[in-house]
Amino acid sequence: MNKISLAGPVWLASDVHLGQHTEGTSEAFRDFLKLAASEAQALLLPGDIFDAWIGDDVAVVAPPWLAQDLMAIKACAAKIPVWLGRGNRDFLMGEALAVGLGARLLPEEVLVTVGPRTFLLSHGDEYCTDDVAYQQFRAMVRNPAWQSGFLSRSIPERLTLAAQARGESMAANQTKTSEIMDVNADAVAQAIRTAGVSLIIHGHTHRPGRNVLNVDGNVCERWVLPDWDCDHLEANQQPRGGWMVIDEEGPTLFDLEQA
Ligand code: LP5
Ligand code: MN
Repeated sequence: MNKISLAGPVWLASDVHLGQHTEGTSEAFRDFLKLAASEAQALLLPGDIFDAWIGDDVAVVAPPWLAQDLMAIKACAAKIPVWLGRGNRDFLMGEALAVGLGARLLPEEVLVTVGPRTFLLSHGDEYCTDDVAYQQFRAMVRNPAWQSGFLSRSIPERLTLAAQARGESMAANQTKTSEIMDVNADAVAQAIRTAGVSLIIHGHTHRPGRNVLNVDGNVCERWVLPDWDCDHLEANQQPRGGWMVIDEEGPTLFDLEQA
């Protein structure tokens, strides 16, 4: 398995879901990047920073909303190492984007060592094995032949397909139970076993927090990163988002309001 060794503190954030109509989230994320650049030794972004990434060529002449987010990531990457992971919405991010930003791409699953601790890091969607329809969709869009077919379409065509896929996904999610959309305990246990770790960190499920589990008699921890949304809120919802800091003491989650 791929390995990265970093000096702490390391900051992590995922599921920011930046898009054309996320001005509030984008502003909060840009503030976060400035803070990370001054306080972290490295930044790991394991997936779904973008609401939908249709190919690295969109960054060549980026629309203004995207240009400002890309510039903010690039400014952060000029100060500290930034690692970009691919999620289920931005799995088409490629080497060209990473190079343009001065960042590096994270492998799908990676062992990260920070000080005395090694953990398994991924986006997390691969552990949602009860969601059979999603795993079928995932297998299709991760297929290199499908990807080159998709990338050969024009940008407007790709934008239309991505919007259609987001619409269908949101409709499909209304029909699924919350258990189906969470990680499968056996899939997590197997990932922990294979990696030989007792700590796993991922995003995707939008259920931030620390979960304790027992794998083959060993006490393990699964930490989930929060999703962000400062724009599309119901009347009783507060803007949300946050990140994780890993230092000598281990992982700690922070809310946006602590920025
Ligand atoms: O993303 P979210 O949180 O809504 O739900 C995810 C799973 N859904 C997805 C689909 C993405 O949101 C789609 C956006 C991808 C943008 C990339 C752009 C380039 C690709 C364009 C593709 C044509 O990941 C959802 C999970 C949920 O997490 C929780 O784990 O349940 O899974 C699904 O919704 C899968 C559905 O059940 C079945 C597939 C619906 C999409 C169908 C695509 C049709 C494409 C039309 C054009 C060919
Ligand atoms: Mn996701």
